[in-house]
Amino acid sequence: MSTGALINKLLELYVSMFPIKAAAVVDKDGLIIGSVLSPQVKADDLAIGAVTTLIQSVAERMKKELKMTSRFGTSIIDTEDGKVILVNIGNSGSLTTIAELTVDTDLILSIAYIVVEKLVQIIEDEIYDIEIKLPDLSSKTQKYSYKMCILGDGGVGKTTLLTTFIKGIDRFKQDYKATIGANIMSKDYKLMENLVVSLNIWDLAGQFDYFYKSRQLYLAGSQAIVLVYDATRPETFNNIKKWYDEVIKFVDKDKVEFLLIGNKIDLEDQIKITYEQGKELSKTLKMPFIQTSAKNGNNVDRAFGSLAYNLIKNIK
Ligand code: G3D
Ligand code: MG
Repeated sequence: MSTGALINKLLELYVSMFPIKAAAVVDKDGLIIGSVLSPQVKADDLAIGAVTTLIQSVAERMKKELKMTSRFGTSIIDTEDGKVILVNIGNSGSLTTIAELTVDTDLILSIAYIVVEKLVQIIEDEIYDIEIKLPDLSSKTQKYSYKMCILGDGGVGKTTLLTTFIKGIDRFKQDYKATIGANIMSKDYKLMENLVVSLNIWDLAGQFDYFYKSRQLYLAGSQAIVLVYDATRPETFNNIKKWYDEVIKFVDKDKVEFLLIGNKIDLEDQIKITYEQGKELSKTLKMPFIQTSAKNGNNVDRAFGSLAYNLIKNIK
């Protein structure tokens, strides 16, 4: 197969995977050495004109001014006719992708980099017997892992909240670390069909004094912190600030997702801390708030589910 035919075959496959309007390979002199339009664009004369013009103008710009610094340099430009995604092909030019404005850029890029690896082989290394194959995204589940710590006074219901949450398990492991005085569990939480958030949950076995000794190890690398009080015991509520102050000595509060939980709301006639008080504290500490009952399961899934969602939304 000739270089041009090989490049076009690769681009055909790439274009068929996403709502991509067109993909082209432009060499460092601004020459288009391969291009493929999607079937939808091909069926529409106006779209052909717009997309072709766009590719040519990108090629012109490449020739004149566009010097991306790194070998796999990337730039993304939103235009009227679509999103233009440029990825350097080594030192040989770039892969130009024109996609719908609404596409998931991260997902496209994950495949574009693989296309570029293959283009480097074809163009720079002159290897022609490469496999024209790309990962099948439809069957691939994306999984993101986070470390979560749960904190609060003894007896507020931390362990019970976790056991309730973890029931109906997809995957559940438990591991007691005596040196840190913590139980570590992991739970895969399915947010969407193809999206799993894997939570590695650290639950303090001892109380504050123990935590005080091992807190650095305990908190290191946490992306989520859950603070729990018992709505029937005001001292556990008053201590939330103390837990919070300890935590922010060791984690960057702007990079961590927090959640405040008021637990044991099933004990209706013993509640001393109202919803409004909990809400007020959560506003002061700038974190979401939810009331739960670990005993009857009320809101437990919602609490950890919203935390998983907040973790994932930052990466999109
Ligand atoms: P901790 O891990 O924060 O120390 P635990 O707390 O989970 O061990 O819970 C302490 C006690 O509170 C347990 O009672 C547990 O059953 C109870 N508890 C936890 N959550 C709730 C809740 O939402 N409602 C009620 N009514 N009780 C709860 P025991 O008696 O087993 O020590
Ligand atoms: Mg416990």
